[in-house]
Amino acid sequence: MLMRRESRLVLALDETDGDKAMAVAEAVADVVDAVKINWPLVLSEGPQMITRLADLTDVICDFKVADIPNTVRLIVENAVSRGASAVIVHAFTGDDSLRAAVEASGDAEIYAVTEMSHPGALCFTAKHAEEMARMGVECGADGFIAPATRPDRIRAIRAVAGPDRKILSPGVGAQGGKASDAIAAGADYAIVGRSIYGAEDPRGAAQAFAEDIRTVL
Ligand code: OMP
Repeated sequence: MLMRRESRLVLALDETDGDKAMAVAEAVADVVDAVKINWPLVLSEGPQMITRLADLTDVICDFKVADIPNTVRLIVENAVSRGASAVIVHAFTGDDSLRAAVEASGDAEIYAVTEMSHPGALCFTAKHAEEMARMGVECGADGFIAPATRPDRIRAIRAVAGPDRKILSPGVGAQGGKASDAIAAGADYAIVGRSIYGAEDPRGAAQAFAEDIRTVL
């Protein structure tokens, strides 16, 4: 099942209060193409948040799964059965774990992390990002996570991934990246968290990011 492809904006909903999280999601549901949730919200409000949010929009479960194939399969199956449209897994665990994720995903999509967006990513993931993307293509991953904080690295991952895989790019706003730069460098979607859910007017903030992205589409 393919995610919507209109604003090219994904909300990272790391708000830990369930009521506030739902209010933000409802306020921006028609502005963003999907909502991404991570451990902060799931640990504080439970995995039923996946299903509640999936009633509103496509939900990407950013569990950055990094484990042996059997555990990867169990996590991906569980997330998809609760309504996830996509699951984010780490690529560094290798081809068997990534294949297990792809096989367990059914109609949902699997995005593999190549190079992370924070400075510490330069210690390890950045050095192997192209290799991981190449492996991801071979294993049938639907796309990759590449850093908006370093648009030149999005270009490098796009060169390996080819035109058919999608690239989701976090690191916009609070981490210093610019949504339009990420899209211009080859990302399909920009992921924005704190600068939307932490804003006084989340809907207005999301609209401003969508407007910035429109300038390069
Ligand atoms: P903000 O920095 O608040 O916009 O949030 C960014 C979101 O993207 C968070 O949910 C991060 O966990 C996630 N993320 C990164 O920031 N960097 C990465 O390299 C990968 C991810 C991710 O996989 O989504």
